[in-house]
Order: sequence, then structure tokens, then C-alpha cells
Amino acid sequence: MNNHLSIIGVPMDLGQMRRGVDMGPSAIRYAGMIERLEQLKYEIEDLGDIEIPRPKVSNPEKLDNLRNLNEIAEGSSRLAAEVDQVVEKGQFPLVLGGDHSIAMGTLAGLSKHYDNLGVIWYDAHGDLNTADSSPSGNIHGMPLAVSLGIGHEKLTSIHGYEPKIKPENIVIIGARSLDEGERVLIKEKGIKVYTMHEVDRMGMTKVMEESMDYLKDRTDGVHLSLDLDGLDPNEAPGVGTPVLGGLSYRESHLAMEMLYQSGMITSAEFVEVNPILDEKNKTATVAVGLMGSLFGESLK
Ligand code: HAR
Ligand code: MN
Ligand code: MN
Ligand code: MN
Repeated sequence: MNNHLSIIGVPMDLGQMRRGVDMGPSAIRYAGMIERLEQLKYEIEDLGDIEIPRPKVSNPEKLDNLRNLNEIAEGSSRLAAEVDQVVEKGQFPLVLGGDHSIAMGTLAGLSKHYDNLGVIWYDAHGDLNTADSSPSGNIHGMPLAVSLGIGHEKLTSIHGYEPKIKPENIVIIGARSLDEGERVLIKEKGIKVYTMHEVDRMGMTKVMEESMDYLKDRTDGVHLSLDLDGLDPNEAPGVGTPVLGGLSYRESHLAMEMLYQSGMITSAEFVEVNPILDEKNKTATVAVGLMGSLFGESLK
């Protein structure tokens, strides 16, 4: 694995309705991330936080069912530029959210460096909505669709090109709350999904083996986009859209270790940590624990 990590915080809370997720990067740093990774002998550069524009009105109108469209597009463009630079310098981007809308920016910055960027989307949700299919108008439910080039032009065109990724290079793990339009898109595009049903039946070991086998031959880099609501809310309560019946800490820990062993992960982001909804920074602590496993803690 790349020995040089660059940390980028993204205090974004405009992709959904619960305030507080903008404090995610602070909560994760406070949970001891840097110390934890330094112990593993990585060279770490903390680039601080991206500046996110504030909406001009206190209760912003939904625009075409795309709440805070302009501010999110602007913040994502800034993130894309920063991620782009980090990869250009040969470093591993580790992005801290913020709500999951930031993945549009991360993927925009990453993907121009790859012909076939793979994505592991670890999440209770598919995040494959468009303004038409979204039940909420919340853009954090849309970043995977946007990255496929499906959605509002202001979002799909972030960082000047589209699409960012191909449907056959995506694996979704942990899904248990998919909207109707998302199901249609998954079928239509043939996106590989391991729902909780598959995780229960096959076990995490097999799910990860299959996922990594699937991505190995078709991709030239793999981004891990880990939404903490992929985990069960009993273990990761500090998230804005909790869904019961999620992945356990142990399963997730194992998944991260297997990814480390594969050596295939080239970038990562940890999103949706909301310290206001949390219990004593438990969710940020889980995030840091998973980072430890992803970067080789118990296997080095
Ligand atoms: N699918 C629902 C929507 O579009 C909920 C999306 C929740 N998304 C996240 N990210 N928390 O996964 O509104
Ligand atoms: Mn998500
Ligand atoms: Mn989610
Ligand atoms: Mn272990």
C-alpha cells in the first residue's frame, strides 16, 4: 500500500437535513486517527478542511428536488481539485466527511488518473437517486448516480468531465434501503450489489473474496467509499439516516483487513459521521478503528 497518506476533511452538511455531520472530520481526528495511522509507520500529511460555501438563505428552497445544488457543486469542485493534486503527487487520498454527497467530488478528482477506477460502496443505501427518483431531494442520496453521469448537469460535470465511473466497476456492500428508482437503475446497469441478505447467507469472507475477485481484473485502482450507516446503528449510532440490520463492527473490521491484504485500495473516504447524533464519539471511534484495519493494524 502507498506509504504516504494525505488527509482531506470535508465539513459538508448540505446534502441532507440533519445538522452536525459537518463536524465529522473534527470528530474523526479527535478520535485519534493521526496517532493511530502514525503507529503503522505511514507518512501522514493533514491538508485540513475544504471550505464549504454556506447557503444564502436559512431555509433553502428545494431547487428541482435538489436541495443546496449550487453550494454542493461548488464544494465538490474544490474537493475534486484537491484530491486530483494528491493523486498527482503520488499520495493516497483519505477523505473525511461530511455527508456522502462529497463522493461526487472525491471521484471527480480521482477518476481522471485511472482508465477503470473501481468503487466499493459500503453503505445501507445505494445513493443512486436522481432528482426524479429521490424521495427526499437530498443530494447525499445521489452521488453514485451522479458519478455514473446520471443527474443534474451541474453535478455530473464537476471537474470538467463525465462519467467518472462505469457501472461494471462498482460493488455495493451492505445495502438494505433501496428506493424504487435505485432498484431499476441497478438492474438496468447491471451493478453488482451484496445486500444484507447476501452478507447473511454467504458471510463477509465470501462477499469480500467475490468482490475483490470481480474488481481485480477489470480495474486499475479501487476507491473505498465507506458510509458509516452501512454498519448497524447499535454500533454506529452517530449517523443521519440509520437503518437497522446492518453490518457489524466485526464484519467490517474483517472486510477492511481483507482489503488491506489485497493491496488493491488506492483511495478511501469515511462519511456520514454525525457527532451531534452520536454517543460519546462512538461512531468516529469506529471509523478510526476501521481505518486501522484498512491500513494494516493487526496484520503488519
Ligand atoms: N435513499 C434515500 C434518499 O435518497 C436516503 C438516502 C440516505 N443516504 C445516505 N447516504 N445516508 O447513503 O433520500
Ligand atoms: Mn451513502
Ligand atoms: Mn447511507
Ligand atoms: Mn482482526
